[in-house]
Amino acid sequence: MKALTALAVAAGLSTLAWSGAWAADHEVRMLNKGPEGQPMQFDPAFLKIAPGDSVTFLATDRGHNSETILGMIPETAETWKGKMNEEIKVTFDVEGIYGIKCMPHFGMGMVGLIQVGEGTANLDAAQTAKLPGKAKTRMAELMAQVGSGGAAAPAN
Ligand SMILES: [Cu+2]
Repeated sequence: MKALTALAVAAGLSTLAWSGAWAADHEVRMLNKGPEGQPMQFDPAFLKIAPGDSVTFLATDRGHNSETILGMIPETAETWKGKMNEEIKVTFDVEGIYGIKCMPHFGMGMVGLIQVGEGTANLDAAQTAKLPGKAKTRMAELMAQVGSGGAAAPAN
């Protein structure tokens, strides 16, 4: 029985390794105050993940949501729009750059950036997106981390 199980696992490895079976789930907290005291933050605000990975946006503090920013995701990727206080899990299959905002705090700079794989094909397009107020400066800081490796996200 034991040998049979091991065999089944080995067979599973070869077929599933490329289909996202080992994909990681990352967590981003939605906070009223970030780790460095900044108001209204996604934490972490920049993530580099692998294609097939998912990110769960945690409603740690109330009054936030997670949604894509118009013009800031790869062309073939799907948008999402979480409800207020909703814990939402998003799976990223398309490589590229994803800009994220919290709708009520967009102008206060509550934005995030996720880089999926090494794909930066939509980076230039994403950089031309018009952002309000503090979102603009905050996003520029996050964009600067693209390609530099950024802060590696601990997988769960
Ligand atoms: Cu918010």
